Amino acid sequence: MCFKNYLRKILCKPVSLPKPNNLESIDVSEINTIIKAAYPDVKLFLTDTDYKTTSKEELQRFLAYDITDTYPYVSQYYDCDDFSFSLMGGLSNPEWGSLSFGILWVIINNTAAHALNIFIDKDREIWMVEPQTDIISEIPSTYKPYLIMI
Ligand SMILES: [Ca+2]
Repeated sequence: MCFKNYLRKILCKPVSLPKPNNLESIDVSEINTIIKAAYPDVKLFLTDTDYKTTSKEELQRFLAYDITDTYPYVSQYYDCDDFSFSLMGGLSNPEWGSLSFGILWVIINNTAAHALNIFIDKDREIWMVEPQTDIISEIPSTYKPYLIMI
């Protein structure tokens, strides 16, 4: 291999984050049960029969790597839905795509709609992930989830 091709291979190699540690299996029926227990009226779209889960700390490692939170907010054209799609897209790679992670739509205080991300960790806790700030937190009682896609 000539030096030029070697450089091209090294420089063009996709940079990926090592896969999550401490992966555990979680199947679709368990995810359905966890979410419906917390939010019986939510519209839930689960796309696989089997998922993996890990710790909140491992997700934080991914969030530190992902750059979605650095993008500028632009009303309508790059707003909350686009941030949530970007983070979901970033995580949808062969190393991290198995996680029980998805898109969460909520109504805040019965007025404003908002899009974020959702994660079920290995302790079966539901977390919301704000893709504009990378903050992982519990879903506040003022947030009423109405659509979840994992
Ligand atoms: Ca938008």
